[in-house]
Amino acid sequence: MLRPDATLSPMPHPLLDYAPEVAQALHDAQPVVALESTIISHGMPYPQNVQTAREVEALIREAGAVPATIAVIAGRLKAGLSEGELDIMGTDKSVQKISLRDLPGTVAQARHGATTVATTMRVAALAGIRVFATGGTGGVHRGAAQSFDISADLMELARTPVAVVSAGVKSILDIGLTLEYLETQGVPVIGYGVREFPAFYSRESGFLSPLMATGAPEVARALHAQWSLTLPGQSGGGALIANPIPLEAEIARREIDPVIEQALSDMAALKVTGKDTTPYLLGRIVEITGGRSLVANIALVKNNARVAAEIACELALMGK
Ligand code: PSU
Ligand code: MN
Repeated sequence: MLRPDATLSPMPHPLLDYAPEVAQALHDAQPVVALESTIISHGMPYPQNVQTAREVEALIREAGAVPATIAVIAGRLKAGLSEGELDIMGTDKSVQKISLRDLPGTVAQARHGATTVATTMRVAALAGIRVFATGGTGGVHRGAAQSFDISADLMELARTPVAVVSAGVKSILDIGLTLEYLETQGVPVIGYGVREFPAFYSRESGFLSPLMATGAPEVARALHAQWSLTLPGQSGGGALIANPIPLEAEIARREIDPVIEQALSDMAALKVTGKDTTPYLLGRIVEITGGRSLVANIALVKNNARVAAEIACELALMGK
């Protein structure tokens, strides 16, 4: 069973490679923050994707933690990427978006894969990393009653002990049903400094987070309590830290909602379904907003990275 403290010694795993600084930090019980790679390969266009990934890593270092970007390279799980590996994620068109069901095949066939939130959580947990920063998480898609399209991110939040810092979920999803699903699965959702659950581009969603924390120490205490309450044989599960986009970067709901409606109807006309929906919608929203949504996306990812580093630092202090 995983210990409730923040960092664990790097756990050797036959399929997993650690970047040297990540292995060192875990060995020394120093704070580490995992980052996903789908956001690089399928969430943003080149070159902003690679540039943002590097800037996010730098921000985490400035905040006193070590970044560990997670990906699959030639079938090897990676906790921490070299410069060249990060470039592969940002430019190589053969890199597929891999959710959890795709991970074994990607490993077995020695392919490259960009990890979603669900897959990043799994690899982070295998690597002994407890805190993960992303942009937005997947959720229950609109129309899920017909399509059954519910992101594997939600199931992984239920079963894998990693805290995910995100700017909430976009209203391309059904936010109310996403929160219901998280409640059913027993996943704590903690509003970071705000009570209202954020909607990615906007700080407002019309829904409340069930719990609010005013800062990183409070989040760390909640996580510590959660993981201390784990029964033998269980993992303790994940948590969603809902951190709103900074005010100055926000796109108000009344502005972004019609854009999202437009993107959804364009998607329906093109019959895009399944795992291609989120990348299609993100790209279309960037087009319709003339790049403004990309600026917002970059700002919120950086903000999440900073908060995740602070939480990782607090957890590391508590673990000592
Ligand atoms: N939301 C974003 N950017 C992203 C994603 C979501 O704003 O890049 C990605 C994340 O990797 C997330 C995934 O885990 O999409 C969810 O995809 P799906 O709904 O197919 O599970
Ligand atoms: Mn899906």
